Order: sequence, then structure tokens, then C-alpha cells
Amino acid sequence: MVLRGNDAGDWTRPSPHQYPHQWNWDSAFISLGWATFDWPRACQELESMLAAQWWDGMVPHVHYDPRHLAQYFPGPDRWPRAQRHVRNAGQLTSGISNPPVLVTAAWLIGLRQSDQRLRHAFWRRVRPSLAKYVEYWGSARRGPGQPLPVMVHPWESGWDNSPRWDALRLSGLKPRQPYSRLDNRFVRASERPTDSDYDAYLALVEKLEDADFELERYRLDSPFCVHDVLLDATWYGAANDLNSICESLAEPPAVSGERLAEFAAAFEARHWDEAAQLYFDWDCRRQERIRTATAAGVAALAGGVAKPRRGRAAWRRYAQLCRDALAVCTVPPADPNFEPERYWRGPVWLNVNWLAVRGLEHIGLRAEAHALVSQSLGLVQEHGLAECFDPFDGSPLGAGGFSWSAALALDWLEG
Ligand code: 2M8
Repeated sequence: MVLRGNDAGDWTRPSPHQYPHQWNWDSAFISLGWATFDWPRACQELESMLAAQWWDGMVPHVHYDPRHLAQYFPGPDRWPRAQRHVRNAGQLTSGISNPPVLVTAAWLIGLRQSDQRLRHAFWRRVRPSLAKYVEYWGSARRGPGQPLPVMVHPWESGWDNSPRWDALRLSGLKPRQPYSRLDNRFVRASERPTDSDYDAYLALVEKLEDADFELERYRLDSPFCVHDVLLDATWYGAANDLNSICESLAEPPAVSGERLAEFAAAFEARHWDEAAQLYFDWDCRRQERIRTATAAGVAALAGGVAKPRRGRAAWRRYAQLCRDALAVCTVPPADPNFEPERYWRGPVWLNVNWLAVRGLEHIGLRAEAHALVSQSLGLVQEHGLAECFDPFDGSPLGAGGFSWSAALALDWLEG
């Protein structure tokens, strides 16, 4: 059993060797799996992540396990200022976040509990931290004159080396401090980001540290500030799910209807591309859309923010672009940036399919949602619980025994 095998006590490692710490959006997906057979453990998964929250509400993308610092790079020593921002002294964290799937996971795992007393007690415990997290994105990360949050690092998107972020790779940014990668020991280099990607990742970490994680200071000196279509949609879904938690607890909504409407209008204005009939990201530095077709635009439908008519058009267009591949691959095969084995540049990822399924349900494409679940479960049955899959023959790629693949398969099987 993969989740039990990767269980680190309070949280679950994404995979046994490659990722020995706790990751924010991994824990969100993973909790959905635990909730199908061990509900208290699902709650613990989310609560241990929230224990790493910062004073300003940010929930870091990595919560380090002090027992395994030598096994992963970069460790907390690359984020020295971050440790001063942590609410619970002693927790070791990175200094950036992830799309707030955590909030939606809290709502969904609550719904899995039939005992209302237990369900409400869980929501009551986590609601204040979740509200701070949602507010963090909505205020500390708000772009000038914009309700949409600004994303500051490719790791924050979770789609590290997606072609969406290739302008950064091409910028030739290099860190001041030397470093050695550790990520190619268990996974082949041909499946991982390149050294140029890592140079840029580490250079941005230094810029964030120099700015002490203040958006205004960071913006002055960084080429990477974007409105990520998936992060934005996830925030909108999180705000609504948080409001649903509040309503169940007979408390006033955390995010007002006016704010949500303003956000939805800005989402359409920034992300919808009429010519391509797809949702794209937005480069805040260049003030232009990043016209790179990836599955992020269809995964974003999960947030329930996209206009259904546009969502259906985007799905049809993207499915057409990927018609020669299995399930939803992260980059369409005909795209010049497509690399079938390299991480977020082509392979199929189950969390992306899970989000796309939710999105298809939102926009009324039930048969398509059902077909995508069957294809995804077929991949797992035939090729195991890999980190990601080759989009042509489904062969397993990246780390093995991958926790969110196991968890999301359980969530689908349980219905
Ligand atoms: C990958 O990212 C980490 C850096 O955060 C890495 O490559 O070391 C991404 O796939 C990310 O989405 C995921 O959360 C993380 C852990 O599974 O691994």
C-alpha cells in the first residue's frame, strides 16, 4: 500500500526517495486518498501542513523533515530568512507556496465524514488557518490594480519546467552561490528539468530572500512574475469552498460575493484568449499573455471560475490538440516544446487529470469526465503508481510509488 509505505508520521512523502519532505499541494491530493480509508489520518495530513504556516498566512510549498535534510536539494539553508516568518517556531520551510488546493481538500475530506460532529470539529479547527491562507493570496500577493495573485517562482506553480515558463529559462539567470543537484540520483536526467532550469530556480530563490519575500521588493528585480491560470482558478475554487465551510458552520462568508465577481471578471480578461480558444497564463512584466498551450488551461476549469461556454470550447480545442496521446498530456504532441519524457513538458500527470475531471463536471461534460477517469485508472492498472506517464504508451516516468497517484486513484475508485 503506497500511502502507508510513504507515511512519515504526520504527513506523507510524495515518493520514498526522491521527495523525503512534505509538499503543500501533494498533501492536499494525498489527503483525499487517506480520507477513503482512514479519515483521521486525512485530517492529520492537512493539519500538519498548516502547522508550517507563516505569520502572514502563507503555507509553504515544502515543509522540511529535519531527519532527511541531506537527502534533498534545496534544503532550508537555501531559505535562511524564511525560517523567521514561520508561526510555529522550529518548523523548517521554503519561502514560496503552491496553488491552494489544500482548502478544497479540506472541504472535500470533510464531506467524506458522515458524522456531522466530527466533520464540523475538523472544519472548526482548520477554518482560521485556511482563511488566512486564502487572504494571503488575495492581499499580500495581489498585483497592482489587480485582484489576481502574482506567482513568483515556477516551483510555486508545481509545474516546474513547463514550457509556460520558458522565458525564464531563456533569461540565462544564474545564482550567486554554487550548488549541486541531488534530484538526478533516483530519476534519469532526461526526465527531469535541465541545469539551466535549476540555475534560474536558484537565482529566483536568492532574489526572494534578498527581498525578504515582499512582493513589492521582489518585483523590482525579478523577470518572473506571472498570473498563473491554474493558481488563479484554484484560488477562486478555494475561496468558494472556504465559504461553504463557513456556511456549514453557520459563520459569515470569508470572501464576499463582490470580490469573487471582480476576481472572475479579471480572470476572463487576463486568461481567455479568443483567437486560440484557450485559457493561458499572463506575464506581469511584459504585460502580455503567455500563448503556450498546456493542460494548465483545462485543469483550471476545476476552479469553477471559467465561463462554461468558454470552458467547453477550451476542452474541445485541447482534446483535439492531444488526440494522438493518452489521457490529458501536459503539452500537446505537435507543440515544438513537447518532450514526452521530461516531467511537465509532455507526460501525463494524474493530478492534472483529476483537476480536469472536476472541471469537466463543472461545465456539464459528464461523459467526457467519466471517460477521463477510466483512462486514468487504466494507466494506473497497467503501469503502476508512477509520478507521471509517457503520453503515447503509458510507460511509467519519474519517481515510483508516487503518493498522489495512489491517493487520486483511491478517490476515483471510491466515487
Ligand atoms: C516537483 O517539484 C519539486 C520542487 O518543488 C522537485 O522537483 O524537486 C513537482 O512535480 C511539484 O509539482 C511537486 O509538488 C513536487 C513533489 O511531488 O515535485
